[in-house]
Amino acid sequence: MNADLPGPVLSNDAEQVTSDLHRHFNYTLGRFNTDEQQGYMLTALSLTVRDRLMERWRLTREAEIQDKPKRVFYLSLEFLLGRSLHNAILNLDVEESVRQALADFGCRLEDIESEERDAGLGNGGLGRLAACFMDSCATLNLPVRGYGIRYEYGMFHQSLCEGRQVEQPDHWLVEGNPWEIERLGRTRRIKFYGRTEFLHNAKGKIFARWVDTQDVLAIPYDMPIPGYNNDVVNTLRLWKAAATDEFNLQEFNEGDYSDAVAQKNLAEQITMVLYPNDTSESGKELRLRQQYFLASASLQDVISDWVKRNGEDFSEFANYHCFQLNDTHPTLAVAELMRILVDEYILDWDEAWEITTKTMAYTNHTLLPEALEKWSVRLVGELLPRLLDIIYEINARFMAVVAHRWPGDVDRQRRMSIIEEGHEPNVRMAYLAIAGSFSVNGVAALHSQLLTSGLFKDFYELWPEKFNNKTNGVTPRRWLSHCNPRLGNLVSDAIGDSWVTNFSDIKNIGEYAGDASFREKWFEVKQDNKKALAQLVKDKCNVDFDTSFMFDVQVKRIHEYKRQLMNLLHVIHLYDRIIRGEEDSVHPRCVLLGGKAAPGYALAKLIIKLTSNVAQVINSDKKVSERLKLVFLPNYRVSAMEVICPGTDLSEQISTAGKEASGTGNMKFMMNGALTIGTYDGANIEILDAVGEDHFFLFGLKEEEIADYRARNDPSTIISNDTDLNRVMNLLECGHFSLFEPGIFDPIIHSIRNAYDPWMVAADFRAYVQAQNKAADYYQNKQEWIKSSILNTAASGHFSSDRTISEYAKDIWGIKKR
Ligand code: 7LS
Repeated sequence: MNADLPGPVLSNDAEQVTSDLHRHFNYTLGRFNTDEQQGYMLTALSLTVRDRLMERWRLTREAEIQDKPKRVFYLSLEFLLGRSLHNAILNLDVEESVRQALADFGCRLEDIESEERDAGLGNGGLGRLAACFMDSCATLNLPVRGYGIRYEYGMFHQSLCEGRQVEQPDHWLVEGNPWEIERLGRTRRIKFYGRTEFLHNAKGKIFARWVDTQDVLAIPYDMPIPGYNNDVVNTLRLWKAAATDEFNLQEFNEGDYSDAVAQKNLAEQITMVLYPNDTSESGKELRLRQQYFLASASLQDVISDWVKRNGEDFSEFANYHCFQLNDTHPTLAVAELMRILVDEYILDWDEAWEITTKTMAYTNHTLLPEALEKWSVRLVGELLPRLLDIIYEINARFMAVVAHRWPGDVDRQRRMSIIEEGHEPNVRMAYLAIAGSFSVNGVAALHSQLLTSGLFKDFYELWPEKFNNKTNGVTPRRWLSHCNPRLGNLVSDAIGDSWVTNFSDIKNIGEYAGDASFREKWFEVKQDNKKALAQLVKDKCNVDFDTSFMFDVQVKRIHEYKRQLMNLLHVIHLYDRIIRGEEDSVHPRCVLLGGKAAPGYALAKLIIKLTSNVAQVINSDKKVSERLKLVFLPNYRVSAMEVICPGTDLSEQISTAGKEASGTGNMKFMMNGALTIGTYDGANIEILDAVGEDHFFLFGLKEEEIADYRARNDPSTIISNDTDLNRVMNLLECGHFSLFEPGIFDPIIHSIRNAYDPWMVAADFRAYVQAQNKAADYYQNKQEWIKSSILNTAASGHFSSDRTISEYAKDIWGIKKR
């Protein structure tokens, strides 16, 4: 086989697709009865579509081997892909034929697609960003491969029991996964534990060996990542852990049988479950094992490929490789690359360090101190003794650089050390990442600026040239074409469909904002999408959302800094206005909250419980529910967002300024024509810049005001001086929403009244209510609102991940289209 073979041969015509679907259903799966077999129909259809990716996948790979371009490897502990079927159908442009083929079986595409489970291999924004990036890389025809972990259990399933979050395991692979190909031949061996042994080679040179290790196998599973209509299929390689053969041999020894099986389980544990935290909960050894497992397997994979094709000469390696680290989670890659080069290929330290620092690039995603990773030296030393040696050596040389730049500045050396000294010394992963990388980027303009002026100031002073910004984006294929086909078609009918791959063209839809008949069509699409969202709410919450009400939505992980609580206080305030007889001042509104709380984050879980209780009171009060509804939608995930964002009028992006690195939900809502109510934070700022203040409800303290205000913050005085907030607090404090469980919301009440409340909920409440009132009034003016809606979509051109990835490719990676 070679790349000169003709292009894809499997036809997309309806006849061929129909016959393939029959073949897979009857022969691959052995099914003959279409009734009650939708699950099998899903698999048969997935295989039919997958067939059409296979040749393109091979050709993409072979062209790459031939052309030898510089390649990028995106290392991430999370890839939150969601569903794959529709994405593949869209990108292959085979929807019409698929619909016809399914009609043959009496099936509808929508029904089949909705059977697919989400690949929930991520917590939230960071994981979904990785998935959007993979889509853009394939669409832009860039030689980028993703490396991640094939968790047996993805993000937990959330349900509500008496209004509280209950977590259930997400065994997403039970019915098989047609989107992965196991590649046993590329299995790697990963070392753990053991010790370092120093030896002399024949030339008298000292070298290290990592011995007496307990090894684990890493088996790759490849997922195809199709580009949009361009015959490109890139690869996402996910690693699964397996026990080595030694365990099986041990099993022959009767006496140790149970022990051997236990050991085997220990090995396989590594990729068993995605940790459902998006901050902190540090110190878990299994998490560190996951991180090293990913870093080591991926680097071994890339390097063995290089050695196979180029021998052991690494002089050109850095010209052909770049590793992008998705936050600090895969940062052990820095030390692992050094280990492989120095220990296994006997390069000099300086040569290896030159290669490492020319190939590694690090993206930071958060300023929250509790999210900055640290690992105890003790744990690293026990689990990865050889890596700890290397980290110490990196730090020693780095400290010399710092001492040379700032002679005598001992305090600075202490501040910048990769090893944090103290009772329990720690490895600071972000510092290791910065020292080992040629590029460090934040994910929105404000965030990148705060990195260089705050968190990483010392490093910025040392290496200003490393720092840069890459504002996040989302893929317009999934987040407009796929999730909102009606709007997509309306846009294409007006301005053509070049926006799908050239998203800056979306600006042209702005010219139609002044066209009354176009506005009416836009409105109708929004109403249809609101109907679909209302149906979801009915199915999952048994609450009726009236599509004539404003749909006000906040969906994201539950976090104090994201201030779902402030949203709730506003809802309670509206409720209060209605029950005290001011209902005429409250414009009809349906409020939807959704998101998962980390299982150990008690206050986040309590916010869910409060939402449920407030919803119960509001929705069961006839007078109130004539103008106000509230739901907590359980199990928020990628496929839910695909229904939610097209049907949203008002997008809530209300984090405490300076805390949300970027946000990406904000971009999805904007693309789909929602207006934002938001703080001056993360990418909101750039959204506001793009669309203009007249089409965005800005409120709240700015980041630079907060530091100053913090010292003066006095929530209890704010509350007593604000009648509305006072009444809201009274309702909370008198137990109006916890009649049967008095006192359960005390922790929430205390957090709002806390003078040191880091999230400034009370401080921003008044400005928030004013912005909400403005939004509600504006919504009454249907024509103006629709105009703004169109202008939001039109101004979203900057927030395509194609734009983001083009910047990474040009400024950081130095790669070109294949
Ligand atoms: C994590 C863990 C952790 C985001 O989504 C941190 C952790 C942990 O600290 C600790 C123990 C076990 C598992 N998993 C998963 C993710 C994160 N950190 C972050 C940081 C930022 N997760 N973000 C979000 O990233 C988006 C994309 O850039 C931004 O738009 C968003 O503003 C940011 O919050």
